[in-house]
Amino acid sequence: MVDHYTIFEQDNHIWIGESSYDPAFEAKTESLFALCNGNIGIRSVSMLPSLYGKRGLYASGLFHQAHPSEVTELVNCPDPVECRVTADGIKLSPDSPWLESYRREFCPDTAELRFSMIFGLPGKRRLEVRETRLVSFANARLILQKISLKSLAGDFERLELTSLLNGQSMNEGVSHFSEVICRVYDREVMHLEARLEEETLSLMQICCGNREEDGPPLYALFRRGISEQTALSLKEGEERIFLRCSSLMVRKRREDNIYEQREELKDAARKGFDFLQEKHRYFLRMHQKRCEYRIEGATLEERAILSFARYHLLGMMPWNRTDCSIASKGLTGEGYRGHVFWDTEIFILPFFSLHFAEQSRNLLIYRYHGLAGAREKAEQFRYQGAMYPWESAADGREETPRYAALNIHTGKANPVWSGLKEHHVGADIVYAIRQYVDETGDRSFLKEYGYEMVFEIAAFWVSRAVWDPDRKQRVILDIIGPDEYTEHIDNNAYTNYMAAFCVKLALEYLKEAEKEAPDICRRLKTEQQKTGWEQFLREIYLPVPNEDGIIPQDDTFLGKEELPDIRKYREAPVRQTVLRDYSRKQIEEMQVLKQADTVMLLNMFPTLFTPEVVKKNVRYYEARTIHDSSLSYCAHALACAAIGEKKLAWKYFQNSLHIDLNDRAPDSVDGIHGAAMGGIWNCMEQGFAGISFSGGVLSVNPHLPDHWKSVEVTLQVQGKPVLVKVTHTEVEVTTPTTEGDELAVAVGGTQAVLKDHLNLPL
Ligand code: IFM
Repeated sequence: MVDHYTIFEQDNHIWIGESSYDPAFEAKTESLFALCNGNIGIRSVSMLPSLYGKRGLYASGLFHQAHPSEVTELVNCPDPVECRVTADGIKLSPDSPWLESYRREFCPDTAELRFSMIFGLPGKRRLEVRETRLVSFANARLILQKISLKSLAGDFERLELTSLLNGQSMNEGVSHFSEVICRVYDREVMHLEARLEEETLSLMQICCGNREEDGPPLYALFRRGISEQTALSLKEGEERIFLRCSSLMVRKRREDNIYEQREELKDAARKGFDFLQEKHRYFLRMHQKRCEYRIEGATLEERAILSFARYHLLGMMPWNRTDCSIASKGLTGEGYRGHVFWDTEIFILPFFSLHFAEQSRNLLIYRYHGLAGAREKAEQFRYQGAMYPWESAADGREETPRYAALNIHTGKANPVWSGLKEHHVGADIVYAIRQYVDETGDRSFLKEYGYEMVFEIAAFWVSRAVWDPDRKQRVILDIIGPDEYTEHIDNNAYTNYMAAFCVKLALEYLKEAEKEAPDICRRLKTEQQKTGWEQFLREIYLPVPNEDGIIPQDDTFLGKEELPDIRKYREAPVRQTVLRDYSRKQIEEMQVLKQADTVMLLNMFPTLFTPEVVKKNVRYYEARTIHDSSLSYCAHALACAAIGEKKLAWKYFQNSLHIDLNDRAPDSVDGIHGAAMGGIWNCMEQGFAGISFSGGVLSVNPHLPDHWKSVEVTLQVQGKPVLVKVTHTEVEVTTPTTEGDELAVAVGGTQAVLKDHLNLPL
């Protein structure tokens, strides 16, 4: 149960709210309630600036390196939502002593945010300042604010409402703009242009709601910004409403026309808030229809967080683009500098595969564009093929910072080894390619992009493994697997199996590729590589369960001491407290995991080991995992659901639900955890409802929690909507259209063909 946030329903929509202003939660809530439409994301900062906020507006794929000593990061764009209000000379802000009440509420169903602040001012006067805000799903560059000023008691002689376009925005003290130029068009459109090396940001705004008696608005320039001020008076009970329309465009080329942007904005302002809100809701609804869900028996909080996860997934997808991907924090904050990790392919992509396969394709094409960078990295480290970066930004170059957290023992910054040694990301990309192709049968993707990536990543693994004369096998040394508390280890089981998977798939695909894409095969000299791939598969060392049935996470893991007081760290309200007591080196010498590692392998290849071995390993590794990464609980929930450990599955699912929406103020201040959002959805859909789709067969093997009576989800399978309803006793599958290929459905041991409706007992 979450205390800090209240959850309620209004007009058939779920709302999540804060009912007081708490500086400690300011930055966290800004991330949680961030408004994102996949193109832009804006943190839910109050329009009246607060001392504790972290203001941020981000555009998908807009990265920049401010200085050669800095890493490339997602740019914090100029702020279009800031407003200042003074009431007869008194400056209003959530931090002011005049604040009487405060509410910030967010609706994940309509992607709307609303604020209400009441200020009790001298002379027993009370002023309410309200705002409804949305980032349009209908027009990807539009931000709307409906602002209301209302006198609840007393008269106000002079209220000043000042709207700003503020180019002083920075990424934690670093400005990215070489120049900021502002002006006004036609005495109504404020314009700010912020220059980066290659792109220019064009931010425009129109404020409507002025009356003649207010006099003309006053425009003014300030350093790196422009403002528009309206002065008005308000009698007791009177309310004035203003509309602010802003539009953000990233100009990469001269053809990105600001004239068009201006006309579009004027048109939006003319149409008014209600019309634009309707349109926004309609477009969002279109997306939601492809991932509709209903759970009978779920609590309001469970439904709220599932909707919250779905909203964030929809909000982080750069719709219909292939030049960028999804950052680990989506567009909600600057954590991990907006970089893209394996989170996207392994935790987030499955949601899109089952509902928006064409968008999964785009995410994979983004990786294709990164091939050149991945090849360069491989060359730099003297490997073959493509070595994908652990963290990426605009292209395939490695972006992992070299140093991060402090080493308490040396007093110096710890090097970040994952950029150098965590290599499984390439294999994760191949895994996602296979999943996408299995689900869609999209051979054109393979011909244009997939074959080349798979062959190049396979070539990397072949060159990465070395011959071990003692084992008489090929081994992968000095590596980091998914568990980042275990650095510099040899033969991480997850990595070795994934490497073998890549090479095996490359050989499988090669047969088709020779016919379908002979020029790629020629260019990559696959004929010559083939024998090396076959030899690799014969020789690669794949760890097997020991006499106790435990698969060694790496060569030395099972021989290490256990962390004596693991409970303390598992139960700590703050993550990674183990690093306060132990150095990285000490942790490496212990059987302690930051996050799911071998369990990931079991989730991704459920039939690789016997059910008995799977059970043993899930239990063994869970007992040694602190879950200090947001990726961990959902992986364990999935694993436990798969082995029928319903209670544990539920416990870890609950923990995943509360990764972001919790009472821990320091969590999520730098953005929500994108992988956890995907993980929550995957647990519900794949874990509990047991849905998967592969090789043209939709399989449903549910493990519903006891108190959920049924789960209904709408999937988009091979281009047609398919509704799956799962109860404790049966599975129903329905499609409103008989067009397209017939769909095979497997429930337990029974297989049937879906025409329009199927009902299969469990
Ligand atoms: O990709 C993850 C990694 O597995 C654990 N640390 C955080 C990264 C980004 O979410």
